[in-house]
Amino acid sequence: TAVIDRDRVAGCLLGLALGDALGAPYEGGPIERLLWRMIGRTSHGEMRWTDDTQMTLDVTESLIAQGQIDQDDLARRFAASYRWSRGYGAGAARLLRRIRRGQPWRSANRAIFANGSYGNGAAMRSAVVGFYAAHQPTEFTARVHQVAEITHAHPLALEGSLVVALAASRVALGASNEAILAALREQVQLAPFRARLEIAQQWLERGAVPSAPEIRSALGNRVTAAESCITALYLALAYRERPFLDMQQQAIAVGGDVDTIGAIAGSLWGAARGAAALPETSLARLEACSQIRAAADQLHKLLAAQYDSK
Ligand code: R7I
Ligand code: MG
Ligand code: MG
Ligand code: MG
Repeated sequence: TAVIDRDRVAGCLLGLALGDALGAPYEGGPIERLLWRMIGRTSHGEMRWTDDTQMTLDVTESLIAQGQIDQDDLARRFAASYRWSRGYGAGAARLLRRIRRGQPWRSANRAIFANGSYGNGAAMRSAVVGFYAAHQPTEFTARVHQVAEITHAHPLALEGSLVVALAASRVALGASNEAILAALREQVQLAPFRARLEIAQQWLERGAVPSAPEIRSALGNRVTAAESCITALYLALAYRERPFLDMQQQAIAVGGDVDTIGAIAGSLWGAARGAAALPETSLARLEACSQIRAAADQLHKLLAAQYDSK
């Protein structure tokens, strides 16, 4: 193995932000869409991204500042970054406000959902954790779960975060789709994920991409981890050698939680192909593009230093 390329780290973060920003106008019902038409652009006319990108930046910046996973620092950053206008999940919004008021994350996250949230809000920020833990095979799952459990302690949410982190780490190191699926089959335990993984594998072996309604009904398009993570994984692997915007168009057609499915698929596509392969005209209209690039470069430096010291 080697250290993950700088361009692939940037591709992952920028692909995520682009999938998020391009998908956000299509998320939710008529009221949410109308709202996003009003607040979905910056004062410079750029496309705004949502909680998916914000939390990924929070994780990235925490790793850079601490040089390791520090759960209390992560919780503080998640809470400090919370804005209603970023479209957080309803439970996540309540949880982050509790943490901001000073409640410890370990108790706050059980006060909202007794077993922890099974939303996809941990999976959507897990690709960068996969990069961080890429060369720690025995601790990989524990590391990924540490970042996820702060807000998403439910086993289904933890499993979704593992799917995304593992796929991101493998695809960024150039693994084939077959090798990525084999790694996932080995690590992924829970039935709702295993069943969908099997369908995705059959579709990838067959080659042709099914219609959006077929993808939606077989793999899911909702805000739960179990009904979105394999959908995003499938799109990223199916469109790996095709244009980013073709994948994004299919994510929009699948519908439902488009920003998050687009974000996860975008992060995996970007990790596979690198930032240079992302559509330039879209990147030029993306909120805080240079801040994201800078964070990616610093994360890459951390990964390189970590790799050299091994
Ligand atoms: O998972 P989370 O951060 O939401 C992420 C989604 C993404 O689409 C983002 O783009 C953003 O739009 O929201 O937020 P949570 O509130 O933790 O979970 C999402 C939703 O899943 C919750 O609001 C609930 O509707 C549902 N949910 C649960 N319902 C019942 N019991 C999650 N966990 C439970 C549960 O235990
Ligand atoms: Mg979002
Ligand atoms: Mg939402
Ligand atoms: Mg979403």
